Amino acid sequence: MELYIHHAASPTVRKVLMTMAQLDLKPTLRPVDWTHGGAQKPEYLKLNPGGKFPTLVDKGFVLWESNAILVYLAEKTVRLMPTDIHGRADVLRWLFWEAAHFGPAALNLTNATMSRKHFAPEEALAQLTKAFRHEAGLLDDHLHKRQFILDKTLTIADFALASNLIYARQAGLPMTDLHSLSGWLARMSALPAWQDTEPK
Ligand SMILES: N[C@@H](CCC(=O)N[C@@H](CS)C(=O)NCC(=O)O)C(=O)O
Repeated sequence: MELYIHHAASPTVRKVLMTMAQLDLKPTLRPVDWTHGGAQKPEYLKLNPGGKFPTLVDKGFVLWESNAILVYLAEKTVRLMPTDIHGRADVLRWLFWEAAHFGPAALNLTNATMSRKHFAPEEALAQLTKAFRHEAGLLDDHLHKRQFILDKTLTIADFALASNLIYARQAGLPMTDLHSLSGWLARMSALPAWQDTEPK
């Protein structure tokens, strides 16, 4: 399998790298020179018309959107995702929620705090903090007395959600009082799949 990436430090790229590591899949990495417009070159746009990362190519089958890639990998290996209808729906629910709600809330606040380019005035920062606290509170409640998102079983939903918190400490995301969420993040970041994909 080939994985087109621009930067191993990107949350969506890391999401797929961590999942592949957990599945013992070793993709051939195809770095694209993003800073010099590589993502907008016709040959990359042919693979990913949005010019985003990552993109997976598996024997000619091209797939973009990180959560679709996660589902594909889980179904291909029959791991990290239940096969019963309710278990599958449960995982899909968290993947959609991650893409629509948790991911944007966590990454918008992370970008606003960490990057000067995304520097946000105090009022905007307060809004972003409120939005993050809302979504993070929901996740914290869900994780109460659960080990992982589906409780005892680690699934792709855990990797999808946790990838948004890879800079939680550096960005000072307000979540130290959310004990269930913090405990789950500590469990996730102790996994070899997390540690081994840490950007150098
Ligand atoms: N919904 C997409 C988001 C992809 C995305 O926005 N990737 C970012 C990296 S975090 C990217 O490609 N940024 C480079 C750019 O927009 O030029 C997914 O989950 O794959």
